[in-house]
Amino acid sequence: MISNQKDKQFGSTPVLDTVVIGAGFAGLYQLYKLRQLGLQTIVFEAGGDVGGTWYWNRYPGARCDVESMGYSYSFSEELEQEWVWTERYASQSEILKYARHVADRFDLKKDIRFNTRVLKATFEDNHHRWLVTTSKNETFRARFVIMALGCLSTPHSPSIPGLETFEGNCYHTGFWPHKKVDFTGQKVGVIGTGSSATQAIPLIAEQAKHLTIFQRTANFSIPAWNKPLTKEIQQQWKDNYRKLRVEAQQSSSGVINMDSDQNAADLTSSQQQKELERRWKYGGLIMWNAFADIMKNRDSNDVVSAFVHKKIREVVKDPATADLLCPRNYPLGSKRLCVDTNYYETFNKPNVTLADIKSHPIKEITATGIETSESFFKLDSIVLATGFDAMTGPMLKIDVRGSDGTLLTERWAEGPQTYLGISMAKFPNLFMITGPGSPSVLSNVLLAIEQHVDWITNCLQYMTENKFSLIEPTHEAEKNWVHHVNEVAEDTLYVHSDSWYMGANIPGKPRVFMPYVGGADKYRDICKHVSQNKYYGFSLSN
Ligand code: NA7
Repeated sequence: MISNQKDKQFGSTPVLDTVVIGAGFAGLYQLYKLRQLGLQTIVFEAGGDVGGTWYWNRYPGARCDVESMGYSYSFSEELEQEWVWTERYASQSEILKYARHVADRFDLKKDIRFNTRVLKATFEDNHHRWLVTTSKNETFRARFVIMALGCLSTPHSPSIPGLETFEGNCYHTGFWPHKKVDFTGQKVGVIGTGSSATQAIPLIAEQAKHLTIFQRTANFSIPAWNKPLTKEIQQQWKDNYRKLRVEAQQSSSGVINMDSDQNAADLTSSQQQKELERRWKYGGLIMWNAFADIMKNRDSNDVVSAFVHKKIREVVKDPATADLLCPRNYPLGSKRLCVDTNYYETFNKPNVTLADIKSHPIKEITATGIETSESFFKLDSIVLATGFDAMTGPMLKIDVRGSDGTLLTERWAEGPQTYLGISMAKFPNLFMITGPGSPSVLSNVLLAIEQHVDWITNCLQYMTENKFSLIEPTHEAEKNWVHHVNEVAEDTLYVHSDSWYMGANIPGKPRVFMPYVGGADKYRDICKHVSQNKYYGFSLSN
């Protein structure tokens, strides 16, 4: 709803209280909360519908790697009770259906402008307003801008020579067509072996005449053991939701039953194997927390890596292929752990080939296929499962200018600088939901979103009640937070791999560990401490 009241100084530009950018799970919940505060808000969304990540990532097999009963909003008990998840891990289409249900149930769509990308946001020092320009060539003024952009929403296509000359079909997993893609009878090549690829490969292999997987770095993948959710399991969750949500909030990952309080060295070798076997049988990301010190102690991590190598060799029949699929040279979990259904099994199929592009790199893509230093692979379709410009990419895609004309691109030239991953010095009244410097992708993102939205909403309420019109963190608070984020990361094994967490997947991107690895539970307490102490580290003014 646009304010009818046009302040003279603002001419014909519509004036809002708040602009929210993005209508994924973050933007939807933020809109819901801003309405409760009575703030006039418009949400701009580049896609044609709500859902964010789950709107764009429609590739075969796209599925959440957090269990569906926990990967859901907790803010409405009615919503919790009425919604029915059908599988242990929800598919993309079911999660999108859920996002649409939420938008309809809370009548959110009337304040969302779809197919509209925000191109520019400039803070006007004289007006204390943000001037927001969209792809539809419209401008809006708002007191607050809230970035609900998602952490993995800027797909990355590698610059492989000749890619644009390929005459077959080329798809990116993060930007998948809306109409069904049929690979029947085709020779298909998948570039990449991250989470998206490990989910897509088994299903593409079922259709394609031949599938070649171009692997640069092997990834650790754990079976999901996905299955239909029984009524009994759903009811157990629904009867105990309040308690389970609190447990999730008090865990380091935002997921119940993941954390371990035992270091690998506390156990004998057979106890370690028993615990790993238990986690393997349970399936999914639980392997990431197999031991309390798994991300701090390389010996502990090596025990888990060796266990997964053994599992890969048990499944994959050809020893040379199994060997290639065993990740080496980086700690398990320092690149996002994959969760799959039949990934390793797929390499036993006669129509599937693994091409090692670490040893024999891709030289070029021609009109008819991919040429490596060793062979030529004739292809009808190429699937780029090559990931995203994570965390900072979505922010930097917008031309953001703070007070005194400060350019975000310049402020973040050496890596993201934020206070709590929520805000930045020189960018007054601008908030980020799950921004760099917050646990975000290292935790259950839905819980992380709710925590940030609640925090931001409480902050806006505090400002209203105390008649503050401007908020921004001090340089010192920001500097200390960035230092702390780096300090806790340096103390872990996360920094020992070329991961997208480190920005290493994007040529030229600064190598900085972007998410906060200190634990979602501890982070929650820090944020609470800040708000309870009159927004410690922020400068508030009117
Ligand atoms: P990821 O995890 O970033 O995986 C991308 C994959 O693409 C990875 O295997 C990369 O190999 C590979 N890649 C990237 N660029 C190239 C080039 N130029 N040549 C060959 N191979 C390349 O992205 P996903 O979409 O799978 O997953 C992203 C997140 O979404 C995931 O972590 C979940 O949280 C959900 P590399 O490892 O760089 O050698």
